[in-house]
Amino acid sequence: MCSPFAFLPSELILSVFALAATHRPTACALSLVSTWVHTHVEPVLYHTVSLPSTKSLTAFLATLSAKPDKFAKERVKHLSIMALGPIDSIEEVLSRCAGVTSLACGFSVPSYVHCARGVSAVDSDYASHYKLAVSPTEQHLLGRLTCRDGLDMSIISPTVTHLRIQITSETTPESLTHLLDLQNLTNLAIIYRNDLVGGAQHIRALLDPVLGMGRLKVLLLQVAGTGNEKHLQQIDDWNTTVVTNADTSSLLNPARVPDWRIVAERAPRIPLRQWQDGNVWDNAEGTVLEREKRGGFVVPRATLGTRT
Ligand SMILES: *[C@@H]1O[C@H](CO)[C@@H](O)[C@H](O)[C@H]1NC(C)=O
Ligand SMILES: CC(=O)N[C@H]1CO[C@H](CO)[C@@H](O)[C@@H]1O
Repeated sequence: MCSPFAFLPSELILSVFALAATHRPTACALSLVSTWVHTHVEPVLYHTVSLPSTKSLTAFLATLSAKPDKFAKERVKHLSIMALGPIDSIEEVLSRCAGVTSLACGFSVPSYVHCARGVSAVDSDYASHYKLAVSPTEQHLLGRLTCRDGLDMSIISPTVTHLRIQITSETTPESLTHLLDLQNLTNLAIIYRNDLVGGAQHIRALLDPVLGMGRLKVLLLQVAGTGNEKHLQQIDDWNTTVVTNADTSSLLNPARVPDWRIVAERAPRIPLRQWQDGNVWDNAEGTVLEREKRGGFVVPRATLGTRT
């Protein structure tokens, strides 16, 4: 019996493979079928690269060394580096994958910043302090070590539009004001543990300068840990109180100004998986859009979170 594939034109077979290869395990299996199939499935395999360990980091570099220089630059679009080191190898992967548009990092930012080449601390311009070799538009700082000592802007690309960071007990309001330097930031997500960071009012005070950015469209709070019901409810209240123009007292108190861009949800169990699935923003964007459609909010954006 002959395979039905034998009667199909090769373009059609290729599109079947390309579609099947969007499912990663299938892509890996397909790439083993034949050299011909491998050649056509490979680009899809390299679109999203996850390096969870030192072993995978080293193996990936070895694979790249057998390919033309432009291969990684053109193919790798989504990259996650959760491996903690060696820092040199992380730098090398980043400089080879210069075309990355979405980057998730889990390595130690202080170690990276310490080791990164070309440190020019004299220039006060934020963009000139940026230390990664890539300019993604989406960046996620995940893993315990990325934000442990607070927010370090020197590994956040000035080009980001979508950013996810963590806040910890070390995060200062001062450090968060640096987010204002990100000219094109529209989507900001923050992961934190409510029990470690303090109450809702504290969070709101930390975020007020950030909310003052007129261009911010979505602020997603992903709350981790257990027993968060009350905290989530309090955040909820930030968008349910509709302020009328007569109610000026609440405008003077930023903590009471409702803001429909704030969406709270439970932190995903595995934030990296959410990044891989590409659905970090779906729920929050939908919620904000829904609120805007309902139009129940009378506070003009310009009034919100004016920096004091
Ligand atoms: C911000 O976006 C504009 C328009 O897309 C672009 O021209 C500009 O280079 C971006 N700025 C940065 C710092 O990426
Ligand atoms: C009126 C309104 O949109 N309230 C929302 C406030 O935010 C919470 C959490 O995202 C939503 O569940 C509420 O519907």
